[in-house]
Order: sequence, then C-alpha cells, then structure tokens
Amino acid sequence: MASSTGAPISAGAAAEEEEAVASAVTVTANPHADLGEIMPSLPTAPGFPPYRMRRYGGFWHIDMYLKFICASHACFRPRPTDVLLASFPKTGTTWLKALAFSALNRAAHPPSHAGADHPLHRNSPHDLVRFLELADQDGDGLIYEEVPSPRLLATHVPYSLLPHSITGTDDGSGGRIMYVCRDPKDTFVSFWHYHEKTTATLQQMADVGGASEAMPTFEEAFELFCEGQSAEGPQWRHTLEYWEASCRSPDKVLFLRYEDLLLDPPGSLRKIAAFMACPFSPEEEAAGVVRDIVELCSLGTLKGLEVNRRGSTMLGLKNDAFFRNGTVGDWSNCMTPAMAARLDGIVAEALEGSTLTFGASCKDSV
Ligand code: PAP
Repeated sequence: MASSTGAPISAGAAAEEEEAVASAVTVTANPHADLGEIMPSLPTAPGFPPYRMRRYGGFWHIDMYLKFICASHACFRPRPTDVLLASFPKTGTTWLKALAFSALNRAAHPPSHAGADHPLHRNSPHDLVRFLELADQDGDGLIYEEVPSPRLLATHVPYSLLPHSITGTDDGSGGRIMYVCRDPKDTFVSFWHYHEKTTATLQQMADVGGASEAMPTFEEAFELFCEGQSAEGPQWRHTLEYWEASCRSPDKVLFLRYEDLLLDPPGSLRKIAAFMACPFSPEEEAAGVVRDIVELCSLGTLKGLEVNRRGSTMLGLKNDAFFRNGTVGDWSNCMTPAMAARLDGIVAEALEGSTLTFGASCKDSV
C-alpha cells in the first residue's frame, strides 16, 4: 500500500499516518443533515427493481441509500489508504471486488489455485468487500472503523452524494476511488435477469427500504430504466459524474469499463493493482501471479464454487444471482432494435457535450 504521497509504506506507518489524519479531520457541515426529516416529502415513483423510489440530488433512491447519504456525511472518516470501489448496479461490481481484493491481499492470500484456501473459495466477493450503504442499521459507515488498513470498501452511491470527506480533497486524505461502468443496454438486461432470480428476497428487503411495488413486465421495467427510475439511476448521470471526477483527478479516481475488463483481463488487473499502489513486480509477473488472479476471479471459476452456487450474502441474497453469462451485447437477445435505439438515444442526449461514451475505451476521445 502507499502513503498519501504515493510511496510504499508499512502497515505500522500507515496506521500512524491515518491516526494523524483522522485526528486532524474537522467535521464539516452536513449538507444532507435535514434529509431524514424531508425524506417522506421527497418526490416518489415506482421504480425498477420494484421499490418505491425517492428522488434526491438528481437521482432515484431506495430508502436505505438515502439513510446512508444522510448519516455518512457527518460520520464517515476516510483513510488515505482506503480504496472505494464504486459502480452503478450490474456493471461489474462483483468482478471488480474479486480482482481488487485478490490483488491487494496477494501476499497474505496467494492466488495460486493449487490450494483451495483462498478467501474467495469460501466467501462471496460481496462478503469480502462490503457496501458502505449496507454497513449497519444507522447507515453511517461507522462500522468500518473496526476494519484494519488498507480498507477496500464499495458503494453504489453517486459521486456527488458521497461524503464530502471522500470527495472534497485532492491531497490523498480521502482515499482513492475505482469506478466501473458498462453499456446501459447490457446493464438493464443484467438487472432484469437478476431481478427474476431475486424477486422474493428483494420484496422482503423492500419492507426495510420502502413499499414494494408490483413486478413490472420487461417492457415496463425498460421504460422505468429509461426514465432513470432505478436504484441510484439514471445510470448515465451516475457514470458521467465519476467520469468527470476521473478526468479532473486521475490519481484519485480510476475509471474502468466492464467491456475493457473482458477484452484484456490481465492488462486491466495490472492497472487496478498499480492504482492501489501495489503493482506486480517482475518476479510476480514471471511467477504467473497475474494469470492466477485472473483465473481465480474469472466468471467460470467463481460461478462454479460451492459458496457461490449455494451460499447467500448481504440481505439474504443468493450468491448465484450475481453470476450469469458475463458477456458484451447480450441485450440483443432480449431487446428489440427499437428499444435499443431508444435507450441509446436517451444516453446520447444526456451525454451531449461530454467526452464520455459507453463501451470499450478505444471509442473515447479523452
Ligand atoms: P451488483 O452491482 O449487484 O453487485 P454486478 O456484479 O455489478 O452486480 O453485475 C453482475 C454482472 O456481472 C452479471 O452480468 P450478466 O448478467 O450480464 O451476466 C454477472 O454475470 C457479471 N459478473 C459477475 N462476476 C463476474 C466475473 N467474475 N467476470 C465477469 N462478469 C462477472
């Protein structure tokens, strides 16, 4: 891991540095302090997945996210060594968690699949890298104070609604962010299949987060997604915020694409490790560590593990719901050309004037 200046530091030195930073943190005014009070009066609409969504800060949320946004601004204390994995749902979160965890912890947990004792053999990636917004009942992220450094954390919260302690500094004290994005057409189709597998559990979860809604048809769900009425939607706005942050501060925010991960898993993994300040050494390269991590985190390997075939993770969701076919362009098997053109048109209009395009990175004019 690295210090805020980027130089490698020991775990002990990291703890000292972080203690100093934590004690220097001044609690800034919480811009969302009244969110708890105004929540019941926020605009609401049915969404997909079928919860009642509330609109706040330009995005649609389920209550659980709003509670986190409200509480975390006052309480969450980042550390310089934190790495926050951010994503819109269904865009490659599980894969990124597995890759980042394996790369960061490779000294303690060698990825070689000769032995079956790697944490990924026994745990879902979601149990190894937890979502901030699922931290605890209060949703304030304080539970992560117990986690030793360097911490790997995850979130689906939009950039503009993350705690200011994370986003408001460029001096390294707020930690680093890795964001993964995906073509919205594939995101929607992935969401649809996921929803089919998880309806019963999600309906129970809706009891916690807000009134549950009737299950929409594919066409109705598509319309809701196009309107941005999905958890933390609209996706294109979510992605644009992180894209712009990565353009402004490339050392703080690494922007990744699911399509690039599929095209070049080893190259993407090297980029991820370098960004976390733990690049692969020539010796590790020669020993095949990159290859081993790619293999360990591949869809085929993870999907076949007992823990992911039968186990459950956060909110009682079945692990197998997070692993399907993992391809680019699966939308064409479910959407009509007219639907695809409609969604592409909405996205193009929303991104007009920006340098962001979806899909593999070679299409970007950065
Ligand atoms: P989440 O936001 O709810 O955690 P997320 O992991 O972002 O979900 O998305 C799930 C998608 O990632 C699925 O895509 P699909 O429905 O189009 O198949 C899932 O198959 C894919 N996925 C999960 N793990 C991997 C992996 N190791 N490699 C490639 N794709 C993966």
